[in-house]
Amino acid sequence: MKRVLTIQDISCLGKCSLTIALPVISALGSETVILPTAVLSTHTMFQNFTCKDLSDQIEPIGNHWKSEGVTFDAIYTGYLGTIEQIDKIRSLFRTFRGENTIIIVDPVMADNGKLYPAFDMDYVKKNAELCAEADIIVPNITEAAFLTGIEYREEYDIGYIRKLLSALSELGAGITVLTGVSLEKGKTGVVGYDRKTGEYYTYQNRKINAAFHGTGDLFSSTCVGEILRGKDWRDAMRIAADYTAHTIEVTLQNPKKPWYGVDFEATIPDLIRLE
Ligand code: PXL
Repeated sequence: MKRVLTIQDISCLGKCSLTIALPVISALGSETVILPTAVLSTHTMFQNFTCKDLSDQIEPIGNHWKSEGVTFDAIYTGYLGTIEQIDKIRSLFRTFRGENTIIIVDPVMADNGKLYPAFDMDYVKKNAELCAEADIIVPNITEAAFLTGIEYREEYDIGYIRKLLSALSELGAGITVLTGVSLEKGKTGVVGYDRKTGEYYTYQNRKINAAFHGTGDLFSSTCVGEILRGKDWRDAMRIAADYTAHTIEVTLQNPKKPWYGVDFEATIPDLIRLE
């Protein structure tokens, strides 16, 4: 069985980060080792959330694993807390990156043109350094604009997307995938770029007019699970886009849906069957 380490916060209530990564990647058949970077009462879209930073645990936990001889087939990072944490995580990469370990960084920090409440431009710079060490990065357009210094646009064409991809790939990752890219009215999806081959990959599916929190984490976790299952990165992105869209549709049908996240629990059986 493949083993992945995922490093992100635990938002106790909120259906995002580790509370999505752990069930989704496990359901896709990989052992999912977690390293919580902080414990929050909820995600940061709630008011008055509590947050206990766990940065001081990263090193001792890593040292223990090292003494146990643990290895990982992949390391996947999502929402992180602080600049200092990113340095500690880069050092973990160095310790646990084996010849075949795939590093996937989702530089979670912004959406809809704005940084999340906890972050500033110093954090953005540091996140760019983390992206430089990844094999695959999966930013949304807002994160891409912050990471590259290119202006954020709500209306764009493929030229703008390619400009973002080109600047992003200069950060250093082998494969760069931009999420939430809408190239046609009524459609949304991903555009990826493989730096080694110069090849682009575009996948568009239906756009549902609803925004839910945690869908980026659902997308990334599905990609990670599918890649570990042996899927090519392009197939992994396509399946993740389809699964995310399907989950949003199912959530919309629930009259008692919570405002803070999607009903991915209802769609996990469908995920396992997606090809
Ligand atoms: O879904 C991304 C995410 C993860 N973790 C926390 C968040 C967010 C987005 O706001 O607040 C704590």
